[in-house]
Amino acid sequence: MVAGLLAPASAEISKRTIRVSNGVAEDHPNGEGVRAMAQCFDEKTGGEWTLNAFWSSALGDDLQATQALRSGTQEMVVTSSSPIVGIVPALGVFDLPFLFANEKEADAVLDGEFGQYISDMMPAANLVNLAYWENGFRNLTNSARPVTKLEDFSGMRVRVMQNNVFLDTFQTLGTNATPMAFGEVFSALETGAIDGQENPYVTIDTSKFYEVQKYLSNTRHAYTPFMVLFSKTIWDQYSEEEQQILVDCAVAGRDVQREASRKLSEESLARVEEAGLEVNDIDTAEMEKIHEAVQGVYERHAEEIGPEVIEKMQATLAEIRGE
Ligand code: TK8
Repeated sequence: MVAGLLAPASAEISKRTIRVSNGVAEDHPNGEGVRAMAQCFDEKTGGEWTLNAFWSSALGDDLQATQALRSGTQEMVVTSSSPIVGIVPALGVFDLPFLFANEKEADAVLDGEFGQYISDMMPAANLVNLAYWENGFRNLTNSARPVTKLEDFSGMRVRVMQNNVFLDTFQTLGTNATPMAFGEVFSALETGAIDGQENPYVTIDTSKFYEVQKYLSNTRHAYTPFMVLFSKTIWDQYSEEEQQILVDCAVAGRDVQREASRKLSEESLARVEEAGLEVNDIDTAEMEKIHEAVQGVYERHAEEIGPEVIEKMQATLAEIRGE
């Protein structure tokens, strides 16, 4: 025995097992992010930490997993911010339609002061946000018809996340919108209980929605982030050094995850098209009508999100845009 070879980097590091739950499948870019995080833990703890990842909602959907963190029975979840707005209403700011123009803006907001402002709200809900990862720009798929104009949304049965802003946006566009947990979407599409759903290309690809959908219309109606959340109850049992490792490794994972997301996005689009999805763009004039139709969503949800949160977001974006 070579004593000390696998000794932890410091006495402040204990043996730990961390369970992380994911709604998406393992071949989603989150898989690469989680692997990078596990490797980072390994390096920084001298192998003292084990990261056990669960995929495709195996540990429950986003909301259930987040509640398990709050009650201290699970360590970590990679969840979209959208299904947990009931816990921290300010998160609804990210769901506002057509908020970010591109990934660069999203990164600047999320990794900057605004992202920290939101992260600072999480401990009150017994959660710690370790980092923002990328879910991405969302596009509509369905099995009824290609959406090329505002009127095409009419009457379409579309699954939305359990989130009032998305519900309102899709009702305003004219769809018959149904809130549903992510894990139920595939079978609801398969049985025809709903006609469509909206998610980034990488999710349409890795959750195999192309098998049960005919059309993909490039709506880019929202960019939603993933949050890498940790149970505050468990966080409080970690040493300061361990807490720093959690943050550093979630950030290391973030950089890998975002790069994978952006690389896979184009590949995913090509793959779902190859698999038979009919893909269409929406022309600029029609896109403008769609933007206009949903403008009222901002006003209607200001009170619930917090007017100051929306104002801060808009000021941050104006600054990034050099306005
Ligand atoms: C995965 C979800 C998913 C989200 C959704 O757990 O629910 O549509 O986009 O990524 O968080």
